[in-house]
Amino acid sequence: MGTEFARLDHRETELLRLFRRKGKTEASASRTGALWSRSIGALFRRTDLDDDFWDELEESLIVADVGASTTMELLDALRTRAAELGLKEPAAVRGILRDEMTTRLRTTSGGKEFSDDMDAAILIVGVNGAGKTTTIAKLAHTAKANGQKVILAAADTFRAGAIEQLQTWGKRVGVDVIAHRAGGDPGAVAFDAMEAAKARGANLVIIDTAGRLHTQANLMDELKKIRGVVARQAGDFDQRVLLVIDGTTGQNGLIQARAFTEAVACDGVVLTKLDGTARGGIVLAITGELGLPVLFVGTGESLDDLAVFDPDEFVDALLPEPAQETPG
Ligand SMILES: Nc1nc2c(ncn2[C@@H]2O[C@H](COP(=O)(O)OP(=O)(O)O)[C@@H](O)[C@H]2O)c(=O)[nH]1
Ligand SMILES: [Mg+2]
Repeated sequence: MGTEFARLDHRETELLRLFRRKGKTEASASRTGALWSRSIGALFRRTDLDDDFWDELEESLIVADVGASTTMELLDALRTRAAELGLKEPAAVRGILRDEMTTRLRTTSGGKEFSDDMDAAILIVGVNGAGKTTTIAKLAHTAKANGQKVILAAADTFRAGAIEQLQTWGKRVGVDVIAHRAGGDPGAVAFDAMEAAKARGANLVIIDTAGRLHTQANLMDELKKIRGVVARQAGDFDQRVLLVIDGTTGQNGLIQARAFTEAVACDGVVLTKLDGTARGGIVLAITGELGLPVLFVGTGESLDDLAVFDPDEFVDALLPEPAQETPG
C-alpha cells in the first residue's frame, strides 16, 4: 500500500541506512497504537458519516496530540475527499486518513540530506532531558560498529555532570570525546573537536549542547555561536543540526522546539521515547507545525534503540488496515 505516493526525498545515505531497522518504528509505537485503536479506530466502526463523527474525530485527534492546526488541516482534507468520492460510511474514511497521514509524514520541507560519504558534523540541540546525550551515544555506537571513526564534543559545559556523562558514554562505546572544563566556552570545544576530527581522520563529529542556560535568549545565542564555529571549521564536513524532542512531552515539547528552529536552522527531528508514550500523534504535529521531517525515533534506552523513522510502519501501528486490525 502507498506506493502511489512519492517517497520521502532523502537519498538513501550511509548514515540513514545504518539505522534503517525494520519493525522498530512499529513496535515502539505500540502504546500510541493502543490509544488510537480505542479512540480513533473505534470511530471508523460506526455506521453514520455525520457531524457527530467528524466532531469526535476532531476531538480524538487533538487528544492524541496531533495538534490543533494539523488536526484542522487533516479534517479539511478528509471532508473534501470524502465529499468528492461521495463516501457514505466512516469505514471508507479510514483509508483516506491513512493516505493523508502517510503523505504528510513522507513529505519534508527541505531538510538537507546526510552526505553519502558520511563526513558529517552533527550539532544536537534540544531541551534538558529530551534525550540528546543518549541519542549521541546511540549514533556513535552504530556508526562505530560499522567502521566509522567518530568524535564526540562535550559542548554542554553548563549542566553539572554533562561532560562526565558524555565521557562515560564515549568510553563505553569506544570513541574519543573532546572536552574542556565545566563552565568553559562551548564554542572552543566545538572548535577543538573539528580540529581533532581533521587531524585524526574522523568522518563523524557529533556535538552535544546544553538544553538550558540562565535564559532562553542566552541558550539560543550560544547555539548560534557553536553553529558558527562549526561552519567556519567544517572544511569537507557536511553540517547538520538535529533537534531532539521528547515524545512524552506532547504539545508543550513542540512549543519549546519552536524556539530552537527559530534560533538555528534544523535539518530534522529525533523523536525520543516513542516507546514510552501513547502520545505519538505528536509526529504529525511536528511535521505539520514545525515543517521538519522526523528522521530518527528513539525506541528505548539501550544503544541499539535508535531507528530511522518509518512513516509506513508508523501509520500501520496507529491505524492498521482493517485486515490487520486485531479486534478488542
Ligand atoms: N525509554 C526511552 N528513554 C530514553 C530515550 N532516549 C533517552 N531516554 C532517557 O531520557 C533520559 C534523559 O536523556 P539524556 O540523554 O540525558 O537527555 P539530555 O538532557 O537531552 O542529554 C535518560 O534517562 C535516557 O535514558 C528513548 O528513546 N526511550
Ligand atoms: Mg545531555
